[in-house]
Amino acid sequence: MPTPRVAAIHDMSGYGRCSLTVAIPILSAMGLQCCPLPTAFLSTHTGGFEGFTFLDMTGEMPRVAAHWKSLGLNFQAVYSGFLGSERQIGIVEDFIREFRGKDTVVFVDPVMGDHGQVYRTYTPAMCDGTARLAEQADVITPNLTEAALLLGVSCRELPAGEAGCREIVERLSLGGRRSVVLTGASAGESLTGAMCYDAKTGRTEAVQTRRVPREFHGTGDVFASVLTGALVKGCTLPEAARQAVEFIRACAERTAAQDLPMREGVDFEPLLGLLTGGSI
Ligand code: PXL
Repeated sequence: MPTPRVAAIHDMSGYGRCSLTVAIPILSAMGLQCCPLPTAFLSTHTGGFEGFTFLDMTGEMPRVAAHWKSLGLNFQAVYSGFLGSERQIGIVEDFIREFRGKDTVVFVDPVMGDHGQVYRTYTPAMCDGTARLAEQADVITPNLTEAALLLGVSCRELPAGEAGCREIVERLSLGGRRSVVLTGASAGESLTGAMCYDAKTGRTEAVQTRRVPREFHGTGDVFASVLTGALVKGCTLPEAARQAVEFIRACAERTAAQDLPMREGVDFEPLLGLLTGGSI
């Protein structure tokens, strides 16, 4: 089987482990060719660092897309995340329209915020645009903060508990047309994981593991990258969510044991072997 190709549309933050610095190694370790289309280059991510640089790549993106088109490239998946400007939303929509083939899976991670807070560079117009972009997706991976933004309610107004998470993913499924994997969804004390609505089967399922009682930056990006890789490789949605949930748990346990500051992200690199599934 030819190596599947994924167009990964995210920022590149030089330090702090998120976006392309996790998507590229994870997708590569899983045996996929990751083709990065950077939305911005930052010295660090925006969560917990002061004075970060931010180079907006908006103008470059359509030029990259046009060159890829002229080469006749096609992608088994388009996977978007953190965007650098409002104009990029239309550019990613155009990219999806241009490159969506009959077997292409479109993943939109509707990156906008976490822990009840919108990220510093995300304006209200960008949040509205992200919701519009997410309507083009086959699969979305919001956290609870992003689910509230997509539903147009405050975090406090979200329905609570496992039954609440089921209701959230079903409400976000656009009448069953799109799969939704809600991250940070707990179905009980000492548990965490994902709640999945699978548009292929119409089923909603909780995928849970034991909770590591700490917060880490960038876990959403690690989660969405493993999920994307596993789905492109042919896993079902609950199988892919299981792989992502257990990989995050292993990373969180390793990172907590070292007591790294939250802004360092999860120490995933030594665990990439868990995703390769092969030997020479
Ligand atoms: O993990 C989401 C993310 C991605 N990219 C940048 C960020 C964040 C969250 O803070 O700052 C640059």
